[in-house]
Amino acid sequence: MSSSRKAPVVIITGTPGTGKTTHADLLVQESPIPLKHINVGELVKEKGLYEEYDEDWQSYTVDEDKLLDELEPLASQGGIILDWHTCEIFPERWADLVVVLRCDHTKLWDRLEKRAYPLKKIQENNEAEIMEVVLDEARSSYPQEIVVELQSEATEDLESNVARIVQWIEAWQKDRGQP
Ligand code: DAT
Repeated sequence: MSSSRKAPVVIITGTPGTGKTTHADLLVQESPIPLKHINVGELVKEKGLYEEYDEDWQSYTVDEDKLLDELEPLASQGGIILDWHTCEIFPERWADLVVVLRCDHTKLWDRLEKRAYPLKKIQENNEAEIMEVVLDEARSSYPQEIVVELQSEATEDLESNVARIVQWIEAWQKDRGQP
């Protein structure tokens, strides 16, 4: 399906707080092909694509079937950035590039504390980052050559990561004979 798309699907994933939304926002500005940023967590809330809200964990239990139905037409068309803390539910055929953002766990802890997450949620996410949960998930769900692990600790990382994704998009265009 990827070959029929005129614009790519870029998945930006990583533990909460690693910088997905910050990267997606900058990528929208810098991309040579117009890209729509889909913050999947926000979409789930806006469109009610969940089964329940867990007060204790302050998180939604997503209705995966509803979410996939909502995203399918957008993914088929391409030109989107899927920004979410997990990626394995997205079918392999959707993905052109999967970026996994990584962050030192002490820095991540500070970022999550600023969000006023419950302590157990900070701990769980911190542990997931140390255990490379999202990276493992991406590597086991998509071909190795489309999965890229990038550090996201400082502003220089953000800029160089987005520049790298822009180069990848330019190469993607060239491969398809687009100007
Ligand atoms: P996510 O969407 O993964 O939950 P975010 O983009 O909201 O993360 O970023 C969380 C906070 O960390 C936010 O205050 C911006 C900051 N941040 C993220 N990546 C950064 C980077 N590479 N350099 C500096 N600050 C960063």
